[in-house]
Amino acid sequence: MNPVYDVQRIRADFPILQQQINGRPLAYLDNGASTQRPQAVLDAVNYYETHLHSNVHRGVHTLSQLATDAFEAARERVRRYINAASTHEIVFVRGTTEAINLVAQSWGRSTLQPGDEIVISALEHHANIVPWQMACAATGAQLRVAPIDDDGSLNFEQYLALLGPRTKLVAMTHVSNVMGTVLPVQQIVAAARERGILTLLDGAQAVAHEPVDVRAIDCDFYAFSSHKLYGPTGLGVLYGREALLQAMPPWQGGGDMIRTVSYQSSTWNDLPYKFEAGTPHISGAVGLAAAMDYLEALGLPQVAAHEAALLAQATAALSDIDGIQIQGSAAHKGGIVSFTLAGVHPHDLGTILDHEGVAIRAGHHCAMPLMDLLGLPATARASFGCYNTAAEVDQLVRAVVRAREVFC
Ligand code: 7TS
Repeated sequence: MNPVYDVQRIRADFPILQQQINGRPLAYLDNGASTQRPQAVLDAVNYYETHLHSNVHRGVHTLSQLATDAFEAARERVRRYINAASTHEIVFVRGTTEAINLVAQSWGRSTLQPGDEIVISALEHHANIVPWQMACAATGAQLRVAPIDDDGSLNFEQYLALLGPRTKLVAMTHVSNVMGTVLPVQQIVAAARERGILTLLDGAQAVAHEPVDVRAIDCDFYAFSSHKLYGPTGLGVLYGREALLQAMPPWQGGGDMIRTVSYQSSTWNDLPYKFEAGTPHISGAVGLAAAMDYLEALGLPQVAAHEAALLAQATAALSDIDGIQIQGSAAHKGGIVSFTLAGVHPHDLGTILDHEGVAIRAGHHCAMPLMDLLGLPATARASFGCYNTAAEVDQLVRAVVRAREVFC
């Protein structure tokens, strides 16, 4: 493990990790579902709520200006975090799910024609499947699915073979929430771009685990959630290339997104406000900015190396247990390990682990088509964050061994 990476000091920043669950020290290994918040995020939100809160973009009074300044400073923080060219390209939404729905409803419905095609991968979360199905149903476009190999990596040749004259968009996950695969996003985007095809990446499982540079990746859209990046729930970000967002119609109407309104018609506000109807999650944006400060101070490459070490440790130790099968062994994986134990339903496994203080996710992980492909109803999944330790991986492995003794 990286000697300069002081995980005990990092853990001390997270009040929620200090407690016992079911009489055991908590091993929180469900970071793929949601991460915990450091004190710096809680403090930033608390300071906002106790000193700055008002509505944004409308009042002439001091608090309204302070709240607007805090909200717009958060937007600039997000821009810098993903290296977008302009804050006009940073749209605050409720989460990854809403970001993808925005593109599907706005760009999709206004652009897609019968027979057009959208290419996704076999690894997608429902959030990157269902919005496209809805857009396809409304427009007559079709969904195409790029297959994966047995190890959970994208079959790149078959992906290329799917790109044709009718392909209008490639929408893929950056990191699989089930198999942990890190997709070769730069190559995926380059291949689409050469053919004049737009790209959307679902970065929900990526942004808190490796540096993300949307200009280096060169994608057209990038979506992620604050709550998987040590920030508050109820907030997410859609990055979109400015010229594209400019050309897209709004998808929700109301306050803030308009310039003028009469009973006959309305005109739209500038970017990014055109896509932010209604009062936004102001304190959430402030918290997300603090989370980005926190993560960058730790160093994203250092966090990535730490999580890679935990993944290697968990993979080796779980593989040694009779009856364990790990789903996903791609060469490039994030800190996510999905597994099954022969003869034990993943939900039962999750319950036993919970009794041992180990929090994991068990289920279909909102990826039912992928589960069908794997021929499994569910898996157990441990997913790592910046504060997890080698001792917690040991605790997980001991609890799995105990479960095997109980059930097998
Ligand atoms: N995309 C991916 C790849 C995800 O992992 C998730 C959430 C989403 C989209 C949706 O994010 P939301 O914040 O809009 O809900 N994934 C999980 C998970 O793996 N377990 O719980 C939520």
